[in-house]
Amino acid sequence: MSTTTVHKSACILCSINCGINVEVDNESQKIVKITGDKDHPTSQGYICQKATRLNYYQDQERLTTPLRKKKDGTFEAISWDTAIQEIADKLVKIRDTHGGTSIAYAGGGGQGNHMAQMYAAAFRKTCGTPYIYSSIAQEKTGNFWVHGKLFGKQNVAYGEPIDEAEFGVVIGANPMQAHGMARARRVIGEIGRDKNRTLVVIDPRETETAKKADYWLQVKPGRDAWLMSAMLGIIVQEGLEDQAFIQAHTNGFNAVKPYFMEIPIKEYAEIAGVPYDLVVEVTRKMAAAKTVAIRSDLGIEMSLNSTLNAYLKRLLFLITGNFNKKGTNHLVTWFIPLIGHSRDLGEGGMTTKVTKAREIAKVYPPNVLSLEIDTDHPERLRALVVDSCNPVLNWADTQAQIKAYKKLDLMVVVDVAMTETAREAHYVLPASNQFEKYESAFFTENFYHLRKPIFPPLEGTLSEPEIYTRLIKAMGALEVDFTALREAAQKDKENPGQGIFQRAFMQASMQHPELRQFSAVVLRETLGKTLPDGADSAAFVWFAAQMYASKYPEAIRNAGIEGKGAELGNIIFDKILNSPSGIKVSKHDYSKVWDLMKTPDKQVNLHIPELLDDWLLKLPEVLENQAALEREYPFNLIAGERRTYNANAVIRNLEWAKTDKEGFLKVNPTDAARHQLEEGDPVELTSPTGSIKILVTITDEVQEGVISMPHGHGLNYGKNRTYKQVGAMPNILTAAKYCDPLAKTPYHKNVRVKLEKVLEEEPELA
Ligand SMILES: Nc1nc2c(c(=O)[nH]1)N[C@H]1C(S)=C(S)[C@@H](COP(=O)(O)OP(=O)(O)OC[C@H]3O[C@@H](n4cnc5c(=O)[nH]c(N)nc54)[C@H](O)[C@@H]3O)O[C@H]1N2
Ligand SMILES: Nc1nc2c(c(=O)[nH]1)N[C@H]1C(S)=C(S)[C@@H](COP(=O)(O)OP(=O)(O)OC[C@H]3O[C@@H](n4cnc5c(=O)[nH]c(N)nc54)[C@H](O)[C@@H]3O)O[C@H]1N2
Ligand code: SF4
Ligand SMILES: [Mo]
Repeated sequence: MSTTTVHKSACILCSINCGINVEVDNESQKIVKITGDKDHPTSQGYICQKATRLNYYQDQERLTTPLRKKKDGTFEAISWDTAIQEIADKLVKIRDTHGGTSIAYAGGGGQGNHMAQMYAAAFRKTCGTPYIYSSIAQEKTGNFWVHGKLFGKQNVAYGEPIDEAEFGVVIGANPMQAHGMARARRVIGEIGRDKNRTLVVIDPRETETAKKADYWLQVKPGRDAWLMSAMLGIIVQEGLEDQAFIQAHTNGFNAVKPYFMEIPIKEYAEIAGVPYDLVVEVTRKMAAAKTVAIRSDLGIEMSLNSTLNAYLKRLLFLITGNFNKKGTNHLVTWFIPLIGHSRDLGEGGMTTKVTKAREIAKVYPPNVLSLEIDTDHPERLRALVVDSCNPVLNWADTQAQIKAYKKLDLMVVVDVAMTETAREAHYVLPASNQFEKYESAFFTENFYHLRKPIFPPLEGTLSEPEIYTRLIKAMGALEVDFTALREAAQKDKENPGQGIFQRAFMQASMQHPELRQFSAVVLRETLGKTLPDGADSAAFVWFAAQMYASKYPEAIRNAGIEGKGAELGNIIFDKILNSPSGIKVSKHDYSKVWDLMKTPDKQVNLHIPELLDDWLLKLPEVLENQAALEREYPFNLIAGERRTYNANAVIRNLEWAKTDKEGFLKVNPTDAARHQLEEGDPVELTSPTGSIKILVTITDEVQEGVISMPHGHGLNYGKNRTYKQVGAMPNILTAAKYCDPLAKTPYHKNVRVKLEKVLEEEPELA
């Protein structure tokens, strides 16, 4: 019998990044078992069914050599040196002819490969482009923009701990399937059973989470803004707001209040499709609760009124005094900031060149990407580098994207697999996967997990830090002599605790300010070479630790990490290197969280006039504008449900799914009867943009007129490069223009379609 070795790592299938033990057969080098890691500070041994089958991520068909597209549209294998030099030369030429802003980057690191981002940032600087199109800008940017107004900066980090609240509200999220919070199923189960706690779920679908709730408000799709306005109306009209909190911590309540004094509550509840009495009962109970936390996700973000929803949700917890104390939504910190702050329009903020979409939190919205390319505008995008992202499948309007990408002078995709997007590229670069390189996980607040590789890199692949470093150098940047810094790193290793490298690094940054934008690369080339076990890519964590230590020393000590001054950063870094299950880097005292506010007076600015005058007051127009579309396309398709066996589109091995391989469309029994549909029948869905075929499953989990299909299906699977599409691609149906007017987040949960039974299967083309 062969022996096995157990490695610690993290699941990469959702943002929670639960700790895992990966047992590998020493002989075959195959993963034989995956279990939850009990030592992981946040997941504490919890994993869901998806992680137990991560071996299918490891065993999927991979890219093993750089590829270049030939004139006839097929790919040829080329060497790394050729690929890097050709791509670098083309980028330099495009940059020098049309400016860096003609180059865009798409990606940002899926659900766990973020190490690359520090290096990608240096690469973008070399290209001279601010344009990073990120999946996060098709969900969370409305929230970030609202945070900028309320809390002073778009990049404040905040948590939604419904597990600690007496009264938890889940709106447009399904943590039982999608998680979005640690140990979701256990926690939701506990709250549901606890007589002293209340769980409210607001969702048009009777989700697994709704089934556990005390109250399920079956809102009509896209009508949350009316429901939340009605709730705010009840609060102010009945005088249920928390005056003491409002006085102590906020500005502008008197300007906001009149808008909600005017809300016709009954009418709004009716528009939302929720019984008036139920809205009143839940709202009064919420206002009376000692602690309230509200958690939301795509159901209100990828929906009508996305940015307004973000504001109304926050007003609900703010005016009831449920903020910045235990059991309520509160500010936290990230060890490494996930996003930045962008100045708004009118303050000199940046936009895209063609559609003038605003930059929010330093990212740009996927919805406008094809419009920025497929145009004759002189400042259009001409080059695109995509990394760990599959826009053709996952971003709005698959066909429009494919058409646009054909216009690019250069398109490069860095991925582990031959994705739908990679097929469109001029060059495809094969990356080592997330179990073959140093990686990190830090989505969770006050937490950092450095993951060591489990396997050597697959032959022919490189890690992203190496790919970007090579590209940067081949573009002629960073021609600097690192000898002094390398020597300092070596001396520091031999004489720890004296700050030798720290001083040398600071001195180098002062002497060569231009180095700052390359700091991850510089650290990898210097300090990185002295780190154990080939951890060179993790060297930038040393810098992050210094920054974090200088900002939050008290919170760090609160988490049990002792140390003073400059030494504290080094201590955190050493702890990170030596904590295979990750560490809690800090713990913020509730009395101190107000310090994390970014407004000058540390008060919340409740009043956002543009959302009130230009949006809340104009809600009736939103309904009117939708009416014609709704008449012609009678079904509301929720295009992108999170299910048991989809994990965005990370696993390209169909065997991993035990159920729902086809990705069924959920249809209500009455609608099914009306269209003479039986279980498993194929239907055609047609939107103003395109049409797809999909198989039906009949369930009263969805109400009449509402249908729901999974996210991440329609992938091309195959062995030995014979690919076949399984399931339907949701974004054939979506379009760039159906999106939030402010943040440009798509209406993927409100896709209007017609449904027709497919009478006869047409013969498949050979
Ligand atoms: N299994 C699995 N888990 C995942 C992922 C995955 O692909 N698979 N993806 C991860 C990612 S990237 C993300 S962003 C999260 C997303 O996590 P969630 O947002 O929690 O998941 P979804 O299923 O997309 O949508 C949430 C809910 O919104 C509801 N909804 C639809 N329309 C409306 C509406 O108009 N109003 C309201 N109130 N609700 C509505 C849907 O019925 C659904 O129950 O999941 C993460 N977790
Ligand atoms: N209609 C509709 N569309 C949606 C959604 C929806 O609900 N409805 N949800 C949206 C949401 S919330 C999100 S977050 C996006 C997600 O969409 P994407 O941002 O495209 O993310 P993933 O599907 O996770 O794709 C990750 C890619 O990374 C690759 N990969 C895996 N490991 C590595 C690695 O180590 N290195 C590199 N370089 N690549 C790697 C995978 O092969 C895959 O191609 O989809 C969005 N699209
Ligand atoms: S909750 Fe998310 S991170 Fe945890 S095991 Fe499931 S998919 Fe993986
Ligand atoms: Mo997402």
